[in-house]
Order: sequence, then C-alpha cells, then structure tokens
Amino acid sequence: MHIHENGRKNPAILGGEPLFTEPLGIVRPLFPQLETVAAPVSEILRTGQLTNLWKNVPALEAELSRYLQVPRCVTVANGTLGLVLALTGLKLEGEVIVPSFTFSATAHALWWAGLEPVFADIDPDTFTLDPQAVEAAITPRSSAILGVHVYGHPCDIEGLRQVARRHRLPLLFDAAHAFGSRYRGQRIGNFGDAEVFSFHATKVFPMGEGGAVATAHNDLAEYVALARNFGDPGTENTQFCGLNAKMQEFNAILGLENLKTIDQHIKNRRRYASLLIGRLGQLPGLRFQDISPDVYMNYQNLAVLIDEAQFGLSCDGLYDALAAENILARRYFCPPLHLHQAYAAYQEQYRANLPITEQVANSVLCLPFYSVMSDEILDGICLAVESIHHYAGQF
Ligand code: T4K
Repeated sequence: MHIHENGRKNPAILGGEPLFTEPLGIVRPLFPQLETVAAPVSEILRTGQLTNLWKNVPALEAELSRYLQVPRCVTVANGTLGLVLALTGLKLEGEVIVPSFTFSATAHALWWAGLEPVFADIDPDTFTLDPQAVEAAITPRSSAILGVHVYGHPCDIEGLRQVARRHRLPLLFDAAHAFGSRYRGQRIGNFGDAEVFSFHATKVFPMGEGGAVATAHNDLAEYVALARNFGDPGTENTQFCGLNAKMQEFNAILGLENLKTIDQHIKNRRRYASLLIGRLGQLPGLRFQDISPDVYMNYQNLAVLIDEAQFGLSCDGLYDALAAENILARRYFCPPLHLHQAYAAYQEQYRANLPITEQVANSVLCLPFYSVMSDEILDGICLAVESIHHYAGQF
C-alpha cells in the first residue's frame, strides 16, 4: 500500500489499490470457541432435546434476569416476535406512536398486533424519539408509545415517561440494539412497561436468531411465556391462540457463553468508538451521534452524519468510495419507514412532518464496527475516510 507523504492514500475509486483485500462487513458476530460449548451441544445431540424450553433456555432466562437486574426476562425466537407478543400482551388498540427512523420490524410488529403506527420525529443529536414530537402526535386513538434505542443509545426515557404518564399511555421500548447499554446507571431492560431485545447475529449480543421481553409486570411475562408456546400451559388445552415463538436450545447455549464476555466486548466497542470519533471527528462535515450524559452506550453501531457541502462528498459518494476500499458501510435506516412502500398509505401524511428523520436518514452512514477490532482495521477505516475527504474534489 502506497501512503503519500501527506499521510493519505490514493482512493481506490480513483484507481488506487483497495485498502483491504477482504471485504470488511458491517458486523462480525463473535461466537464462543467450539470447545467451550462442546459439552452442552453434545448433550443436545445425544438426547435429541433441541427445543421446547428444555434446560438451556430456562437457564439463559435466569442468567439474563440476573445480568439485567430485571424481574422477568422471557426469551423468544427473535426480536420481532418479542415486539408482537409484548404489544398483544398489553391488549392495545388503535394507534401506537413510533419513530420512522428505525428498522422495519419496529412498525411491522404493530401491524401484526393489529395496531396502527403514528410516526413521530426524532432528536437531531441522539436520533431517538423526541418527547415533544411524541406529545404532539397523541390523538384520542393513541394507545401506547414505542421508543427505539437507536444504535444502542437509550431514548430520552425520562422525557418519554413524563409524556406517557401525563396521557396515561403504556410505554414500551424496542431495545433490539441496546443490550448492555445503561440509562442513569441502570441497564436497559428495566424501563417502561416492557423492553424487547434482539439477539440476531448482527447484534452486540448475538445468538443467530433470538430475542427477549424484559418486564417487571408478572402478568405480561406470563402472557409472553404462554403466547410463545401456542398458548399452551402444558396441559394441551390452549388458553388462547398463541404462536410458536420459542427460542431454540442451541441458541441459548451461545447466549449463556456470550454472557461471560459481553461486558468486555462493550468496553472494547467504547474504546474503538472513542478512537474513531476522536480522529474522524476532526474532519470537516462529519458529525457523530451525540451521547447523552445519562447514557452508557454499547455502540451496537457507529453512525456518522455527512454534511456534503463541508465534507466535499455526499453520503452515497462516501459509501461508494469506502466500498471501493472494501469497507462495506450500511445506510441504516435509509429510507425511513414512512417512505417504505409498506407504509405508502402514510406518505402524504408524514412527508412534511418528519424533517429531522429525513435529514438524518439522508446523511447517515454506519461504519463497520466489531467487538474485537485490530489496530490495522481501525487505522485503515480512518485512513480511508481521511483520504477520500482529501481527494474528494477529484471525484
Ligand atoms: N428492532 C430494531 C431496531 C432492529 O434493528 C431489529 C433488527 C429488530 C427490531 C428485529 O429484531 P430481529 O427480529 O431481527 O431479532 C439486519 C438484521 O437481520 C436485523 O436483525 C437487524 N435489526 C437489522 C438492523 O439488520 P440486514 O439486512 O442488515 O442483514 P444482512 O444479512 O445484510 O447482514 C448484515 C451483515 O451481517 C453482513 O455483513 C453479514 C453479517 N452477518 C449476517 C448474518 C445474517 C453475519 O456475519 N452473520 C449472519 O448470520 O438485517
């Protein structure tokens, strides 16, 4: 690799050599060494007990409750089904206020629960629901508020709690990104009426597929525990029309093992984030998600906003130039949900009302970010962005 005297490289998009020979994907899920899970995996294969809440799933639930310090943590097959079951368990009807700046599953879950999304705008610095916008979106048909801890940054929980209390609405959180994050010293999982995690392969705490509903409401936890298993309390006389949303035993084994390293992994991510932000934050036109002083951030994602005029290149331009270096960034969450075809019915209503959402979605890029990153990768990402900025005029 030829580095010029000015410390820059010729961008690959202008004919230079790509910085990385292998593609650098957006995530690299870390799983335990085979030998650490060999015994429980062999036991499953020997006994044939692959599912139906045998022993590893209940053990994981106990460990999760202990780790999160939450009274109940009910595992499910994935975060989407966890959201559906938390919503149906609260017996909501009508509208639920959600951000549009989120992954599709947040609002899709409302549809599956027979509810209607009402999209509210976000805070320009933390990218999470703006409590004032939420309050303005409340109608007589509102039945709940569903916040999203975007990229692992907890919502303004206190602000949302006050709005929810004033209007007597249940408050839920899509905590798919926020396992291990904290708000005012307490782990996410403890807030609102329920918080729903995802343990998808792309998450900080990965199990392939998986999720959990954390709640202090025993009746809600009991409902989710029954509903994920057809509504069958074990008598084969189902109490209501439940689903099959059970976590599998193999996944729980990964979760039990990953729980031993999660805190160290989050510490690593925080260190890498501070390094990348410290260096790239010096470039004109790049701005990172603001971390509130109330928050301990897990950095599920490292997101950067690009101001085209100052940086010299648009968000798409930077995306393409990074891809030429084999650095595969992602545009989570562009387009925002109110512009998805699935929500076409809402487009006219929201086109003018979600200016911050559209501004952030149009300029955000998530950089590859892992729980273990070498100096070479960290330095390579910085060098690529710096060089692309330096030569941006020639694109
Ligand atoms: N709420 C929010 C806010 C969410 O972000 C999500 C999920 C949910 C709710 C729903 O939770 P789940 O029902 O999924 O538990 C991914 C995930 O599929 C999705 O779970 C996630 N959010 C969303 C933000 O991202 P893609 O389309 O980005 O995945 P894909 O296949 O492009 O993979 C991304 C990178 O991950 C690639 O570089 C490859 C790598 N990868 C992927 C998989 C599937 C792996 O290394 N291993 C793997 O097994 O959607």
